[in-house]
Amino acid sequence: MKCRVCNNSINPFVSFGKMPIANGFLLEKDFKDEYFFELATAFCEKCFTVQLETQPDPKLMFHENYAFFSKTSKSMQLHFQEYAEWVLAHYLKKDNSFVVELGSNDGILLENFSKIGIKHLGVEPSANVAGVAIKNGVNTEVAFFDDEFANKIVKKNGNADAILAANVMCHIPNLNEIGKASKTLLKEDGVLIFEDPYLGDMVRKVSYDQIYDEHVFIFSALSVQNIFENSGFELIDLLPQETHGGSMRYVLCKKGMRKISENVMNIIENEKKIGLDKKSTYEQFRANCESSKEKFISALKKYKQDGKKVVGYGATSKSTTILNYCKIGPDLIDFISDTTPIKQNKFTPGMHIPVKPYDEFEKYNPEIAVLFAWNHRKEIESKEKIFIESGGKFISHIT
Ligand code: JHZ
Ligand code: ZN
Repeated sequence: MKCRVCNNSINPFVSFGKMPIANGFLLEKDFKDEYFFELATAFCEKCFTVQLETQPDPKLMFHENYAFFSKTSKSMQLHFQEYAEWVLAHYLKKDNSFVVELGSNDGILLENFSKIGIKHLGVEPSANVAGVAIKNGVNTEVAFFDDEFANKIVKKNGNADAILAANVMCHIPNLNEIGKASKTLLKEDGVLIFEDPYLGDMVRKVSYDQIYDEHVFIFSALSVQNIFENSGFELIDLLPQETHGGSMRYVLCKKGMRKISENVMNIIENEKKIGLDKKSTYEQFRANCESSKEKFISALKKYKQDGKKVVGYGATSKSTTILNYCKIGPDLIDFISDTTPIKQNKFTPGMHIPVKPYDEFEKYNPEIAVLFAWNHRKEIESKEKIFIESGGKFISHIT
């Protein structure tokens, strides 16, 4: 295969086997037509990107029945409020700025700008989540972002001061197009700011569940620098984030337009130290995934043998990788509870574990809850004091 960024020849370093669409929660009648592809990840030794070998057609993943609504987490709402305030304080003028967000979902970030009257536009391909944003007064267009669309925005609204994204950039296969479109859309001193799950955290925690169809890339500073250099951008700041199990916020601008923070050099130095630029790191990661899988399966089997009531907590996209890679089905996990209505009373992709509303978790009195939403551990543990105090245990594949 060829690297999506630099066209170098690359080979997968790990395969998780046949995978369904991560957010493709489905009804029993649709089991027979379920779509599967091979989930394998490769590393490019030239531009240091970690990327999927094949990604399903985006239209299979992002559509009018998209199952992930950003506002399902309270702590994420707070995070996005802080993200907006930080952008405003550092890069915008309150009375005369234009902000565009790529993949704005239900408006969780942009509503913070719309509330205080800042000119904004969300570009979101999934019509159902976009509908929620529009209802809340967030200007949103249902579209995939590309250079043609960027030109349309400029014609109608002028150039933007900031393009923002959160947990979106790593979903887009053709980043050279995004670079080109961002160049078209931004003012000369405009900034491109995005955050995504961070490769350094994924390698360290062996959180291989960050790898699924939607995440075509798992970024590092090294790779982001190379990817956007192609379109004339440079990295000017990096800010590690706690969200989604460890993320990084990347700040870029057109080359030479702004001062570069020393965070950039420091974090890139650290990435070299931990070997994010070396193939051997990813070979070790594959071995770590295999032992994580063994350990996780045997823990679940043991609970079952001991007659424990085991459920899952949070039918995350990430859980699709864990369940299908480890081949964990309803024989080991009775059901998964989730607060998202569109996922409830359906089955998980591939392994077909029932997904139930949250109150079923409370009624069932499980002894073990597999925390598939482990990235929201703090929020969930503080909500589930009764479960924990009465002897319930949260487990996860992340140790
Ligand atoms: P959560 C999604 O990943 C998909 P997922 C996407 N590809 C991405 O990159 C990240 O988000 C940002 C439920 N829940 O946030 C709600 C409860 O039931 O880990 C969600 O279905 N009770 C865009 O899906 C799921 O768990 C709760 O108390 O891996 C959490 O999904 C809480 C807090 C959540 O993202
Ligand atoms: Zn490459």
